[in-house]
Amino acid sequence: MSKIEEIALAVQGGKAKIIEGLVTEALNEGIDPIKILNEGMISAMGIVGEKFQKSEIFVPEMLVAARAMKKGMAVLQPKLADKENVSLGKCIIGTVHGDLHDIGKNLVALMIESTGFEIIDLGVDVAVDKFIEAIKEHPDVKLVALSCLLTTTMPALQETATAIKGSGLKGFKLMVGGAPITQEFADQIGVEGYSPDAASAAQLAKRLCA
Ligand code: B1M
Repeated sequence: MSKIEEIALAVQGGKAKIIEGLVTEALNEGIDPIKILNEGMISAMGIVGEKFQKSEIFVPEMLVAARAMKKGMAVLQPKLADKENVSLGKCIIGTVHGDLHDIGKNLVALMIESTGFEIIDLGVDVAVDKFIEAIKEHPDVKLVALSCLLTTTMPALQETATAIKGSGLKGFKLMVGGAPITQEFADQIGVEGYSPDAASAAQLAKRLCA
């Protein structure tokens, strides 16, 4: 079995104790960190999601898989982050209210940070007011990024975007993303940017704020 397959199985099985060692071994073997992330960890979470949909596993299993993924990501993080120290400004990021998913958001934050933004991470289940307060606290913010993983929290995303747009606060761009979000939805709610994954989110962030 390849190291990538071992990592994928460890994530699927929620083997948080061994994942750090496996990722370290993979890095030492010279495997590209992006490959470890995409083929080892993100694809494993896809399988976890499919099994959940088929009721082959339940929320606790999803949770332990998520914990294992986070542990693995912590090892990968320094390898993914670009060491260039150019500041493109501040980016406020959070998962919208009602939504507790943060792995994708964390990955997007990491990739945006790696292009040179300073990240202000508000976490998950972020109330509309909390986004607005954070923007007021950081009037020099260049980008506000909203993550949403559930079809049931898409209205919360729309509500948050509309409130931010309607607040009269200016000087920043608004971008959205997450599994159920599409370019069409982003256009419909009137935000400046949408991207489907973490790598393109970082490119978009840079483009929007250039
Ligand atoms: Co949840 N969950 N979950 N879950 N969960 C999904 C999302 C689901 C698709 C599983 C399924 O049914 N197949 C499903 C949603 C269905 C839907 O809405 N259509 C689902 C459900 C139903 C639920 C609950 C309702 C289950 C329940 O309680 N009955 C519940 C809801 C809780 C809540 O939020 N209120 C729930 C709970 C959980 C856990 C807490 C157990 C756990 C989350 C732990 C955590 O995040 N700390 C969890 C997990 C782990 C998943 C799956 C398996 C994996 C999510 C993940 O981390 N993926 C997920 C199935 C799946 O995604 N295949 C599922 C890996 C991550 C790297 O990808 O998050 O998509 P992703 O992020 C990507 C892109 O979306 C994008 O870039 C990222 C990286 O490339 N992206 C952005 C994300 N944010 C972006 C922002 C951007 C741009 C791009 O710009 C700002």
